[in-house]
Amino acid sequence: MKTSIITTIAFTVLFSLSLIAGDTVKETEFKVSGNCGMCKTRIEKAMKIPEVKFAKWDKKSKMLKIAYTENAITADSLQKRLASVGHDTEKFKAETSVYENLPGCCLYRDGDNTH
Ligand SMILES: [Cu+2]
Repeated sequence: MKTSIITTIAFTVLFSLSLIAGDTVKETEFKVSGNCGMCKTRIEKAMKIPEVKFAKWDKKSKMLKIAYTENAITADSLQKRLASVGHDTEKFKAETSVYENLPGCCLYRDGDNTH
């Protein structure tokens, strides 16, 4: 009886380890609105979570290149996360109250403010 419990535990541990090792990293890119270097820092900082292996935002193209652990997080929740710090994405819009609190140079919705 005792051995079978130990065997079960051992198998469970091995199974969990193989799941961790088998994490598939998915690469994608999507548009994130923003203007300046501060936006870049804010966007990339919001992506500094264990599930994200790589994140790089391009100021000119507004595209965020990202590599994330597919079975740990979804691209949608990453977009939601960016909207929550004030940056509109393809699927989610930032709350006006959050957006309005961004520094003036970051207010990308104002068409005159692109540099
Ligand atoms: Cu900015």
